[in-house]
Amino acid sequence: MEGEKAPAVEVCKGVNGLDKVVLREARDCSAEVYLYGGHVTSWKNDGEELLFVSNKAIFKPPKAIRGGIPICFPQFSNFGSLEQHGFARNKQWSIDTDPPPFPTVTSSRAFVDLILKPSEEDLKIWPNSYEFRLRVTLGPGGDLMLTSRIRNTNTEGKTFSFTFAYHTYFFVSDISEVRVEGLETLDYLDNLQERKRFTEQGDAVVFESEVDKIYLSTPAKLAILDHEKKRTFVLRKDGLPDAVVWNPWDKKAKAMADFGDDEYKHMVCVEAAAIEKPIELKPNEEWTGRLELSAVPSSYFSGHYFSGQLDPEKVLQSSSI
Ligand code: TA6
Repeated sequence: MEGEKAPAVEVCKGVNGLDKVVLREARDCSAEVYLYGGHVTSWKNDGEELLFVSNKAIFKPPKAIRGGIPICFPQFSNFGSLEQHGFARNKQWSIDTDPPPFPTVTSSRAFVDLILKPSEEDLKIWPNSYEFRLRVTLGPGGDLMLTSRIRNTNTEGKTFSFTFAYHTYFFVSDISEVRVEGLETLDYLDNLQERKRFTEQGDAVVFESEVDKIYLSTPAKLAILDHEKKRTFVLRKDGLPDAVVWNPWDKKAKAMADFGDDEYKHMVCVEAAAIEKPIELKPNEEWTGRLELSAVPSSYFSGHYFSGQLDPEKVLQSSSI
């Protein structure tokens, strides 16, 4: 089919024959999401991969895929009695052929709606009925949007609460030259110090050793600067007040079977999350959590390095979430 345009949305087989959906847009932009875990594993602009997936990732249930954007629901980390990061990333999702009307009209053609509902088995582990609808959209300019809509469908009037994160692994050239901006002066819980509460003193988050921090009540817009690539990831979020920053560094990297010893140099997790204040849903209530990622050229003030300050024009030009 020489010259025929590839479809904007294609369902096909991925690693180990797992079902995945490929989204395509102009300028060689694409995204991939596996039905296993509702898990985005690729996001490309101009054919260049922007997410990190470990070369040792195990694409085999029930192990979560190491990298991309794992969905942590109904529990972030061990903030509760369920398995680490809950079970949504370990479940088989379906394509939602009849989604309810979407709150915001999208001009994109490249999107897919997935749905996860509990099985009888699942209800034994977490006795709550819910409908979790995930829309993954690749915008015409290559932006990636994830919208989660979680509805409490309990019939006997039971309220439930959950914590949540889009556990996003960004690909970076060299972790020692990465800065995360937007978290300065905020309080965080340090996972490496019994989750004690501290206040960020730096004018950006930089990486010289393992970092595992849960920043609280963070801005709707964060920036991850990759100095070598002169590229900034702009992360916009809505309904997700917290943000987790994680790099395992060398020791933890070696301890993870599905992660290369040196791979910590080329990834950073910045995770839009709702952790400090769990989301509570009464029957028939619905929560929406949105994440929008874009990759923009970094730019620096005048001729000298102004501690990686973003050119406000460049970042503010793009629409707000
Ligand atoms: O988000 C950071 C974190 O909670 C770290 O503590 C580390 O456990 C990471 O998630 C990865 O967790 P996983 O269960 O995917 O190995």
